[in-house]
Amino acid sequence: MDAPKLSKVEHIKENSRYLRGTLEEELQQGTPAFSEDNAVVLKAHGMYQQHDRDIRGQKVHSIMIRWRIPAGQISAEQYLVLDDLATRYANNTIRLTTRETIQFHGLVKGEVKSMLQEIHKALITSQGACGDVVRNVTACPAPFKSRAHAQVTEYARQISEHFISRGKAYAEIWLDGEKLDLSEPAEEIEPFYGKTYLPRKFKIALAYPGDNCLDIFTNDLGIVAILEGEALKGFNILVGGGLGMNHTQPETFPRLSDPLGFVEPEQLLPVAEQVIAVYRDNGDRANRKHSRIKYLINDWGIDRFRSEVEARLGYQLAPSAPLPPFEPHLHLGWHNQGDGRWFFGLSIENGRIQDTESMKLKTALAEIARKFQPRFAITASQDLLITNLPPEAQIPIETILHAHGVRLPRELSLVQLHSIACVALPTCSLAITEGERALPGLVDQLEEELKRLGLQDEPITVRMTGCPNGCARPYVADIGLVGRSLNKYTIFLGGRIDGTRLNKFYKDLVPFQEIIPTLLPLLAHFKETRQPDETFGDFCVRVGFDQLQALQPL
Ligand code: SRM
Ligand code: SF4
Repeated sequence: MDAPKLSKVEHIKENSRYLRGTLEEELQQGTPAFSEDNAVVLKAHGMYQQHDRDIRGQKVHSIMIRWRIPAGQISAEQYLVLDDLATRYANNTIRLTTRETIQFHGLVKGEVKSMLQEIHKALITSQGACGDVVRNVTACPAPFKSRAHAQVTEYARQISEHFISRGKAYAEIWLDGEKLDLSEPAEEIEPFYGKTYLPRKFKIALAYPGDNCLDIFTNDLGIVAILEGEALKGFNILVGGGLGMNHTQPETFPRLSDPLGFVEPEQLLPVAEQVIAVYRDNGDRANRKHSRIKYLINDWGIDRFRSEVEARLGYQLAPSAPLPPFEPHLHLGWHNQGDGRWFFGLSIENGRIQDTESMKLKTALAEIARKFQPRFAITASQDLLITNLPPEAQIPIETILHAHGVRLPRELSLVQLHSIACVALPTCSLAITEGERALPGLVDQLEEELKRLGLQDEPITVRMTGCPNGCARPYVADIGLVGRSLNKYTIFLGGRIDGTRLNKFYKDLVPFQEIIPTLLPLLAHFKETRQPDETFGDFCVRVGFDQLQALQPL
């Protein structure tokens, strides 16, 4: 049988001279946009070419850039550089993402290079933040000072470093680095990835036992620390999670990962490498909708995948170790780090750090960075931890935030703290509906209704995305709202707040203004008939979707 035809992106990668394309030439031409093929290559450099979708009739191009920030950790100096560059080069906002990084929107093509040169001095890169490579590696961002916690963060950094592309295109194009001799064989230039990199993006997360702040099961490769007392004994490895799907293609679906086995700390990198190599060599390179590792594992079954990894390793993996149950931590509010210092988790609405008329969040955070020289950590819920603070910083920090109109987590409702929306319109080219611009209004209404029903102390997760790709991880939320067509959403119900269960399709094509009226009878029934300690997601699963449908007025 003939091999299936490779996707267009495979040809672009293969001919890109290890991710150079003709980016350099196009930078020198003063055009406002990169060509289509170069826009594909650009992703591996952490950038997307976008246009403002609020402007009708003409395409005003801009660049979105995503930084690579392993485990979401940055220093005060780095934060201040980001703050300054966001003002000078981007749209004056800093956007925290669901993978513990930062995005800038609205950059002009001709200014990207000088910005990258400035940020390079602060040791921040966008290399490999997007594209068909191992992306930003996430880890529990809370700075609890146990040795094991520090080791987990360090592994995230090492894994991120290990899988960064070696081809030097980023340095050459953006930092005027030395030109590499591209006639060398692929194994010299790009020893792990080769000329065509991975079939698709690859996401890795490292969790701390019992703490699922990362939604570990939604990652291509999940790594969960196993402790013996305080000591790190090894890791459970999970493979094959991923959320992207398409409303009209049933062969695409969200999936939680399967357990692969247990590894000791020194086995971690070699095992991660072989997992990714099996995917690199066997993932679907013809149909990009079927390219993620979750489909390979779904098609093969976990046993065949494990055997393939073990054959390459030359030994068998130990069975997974027992794990304590996961809990849904947000790490908000004040916490003792355990070393005499404190951290403060600040809830940031949909991760957007900006100054508005009523709230000067960007100014407040810059002031805190300058005054207290803390460290910062970005969470997978788009929130910001201000860490390494002396105990006496508590009152002054709260005073600065209040003075700038910023509300503290204890002043916000639980539903607001647990809500996440993706960027969506106006920048995301794939958005069908609104995401972060629409969710706050909806959460305000829901907050009122929950209060009326006496459910304000329920931690209900609501996650909204402007399309089914799942960037705010809507498919593990109690309530997932997924853009379906103009101003209409699909409602998914029944995820678990600890991230261990996918929700299910409930109702299609619900107009935005009908979302709350659709949810209300279900919430009222939950209030009346719930069992002790039952979450809204658990209730939906127990009661069953037929009965939930019957609650809707005819
Ligand atoms: Fe995502 C594509 C934003 C986390 C699944 N995602 C995009 C793009 C780049 C749109 C595009 O391809 O043109 C979005 C840019 C919007 C913009 O204007 O900024 C975008 N994704 C985001 C962010 C910023 C959402 C947010 O509001 O925080 C997150 C950035 C993460 C990061 O820092 O690296 C983001 N994306 C996710 C997640 C959640 C996660 O990883 O924990 C998912 C679901 C998990 C997964 O990967 O399966 C996710 N994004 C996708 C997909 C679907 C992939 C698939 O397998 O089908 C796409 C579309 C694609 O790749 O073709 C996508
Ligand atoms: Fe864009 Fe869809 Fe991701 Fe939202 S979920 S950021 S609309 S790709």
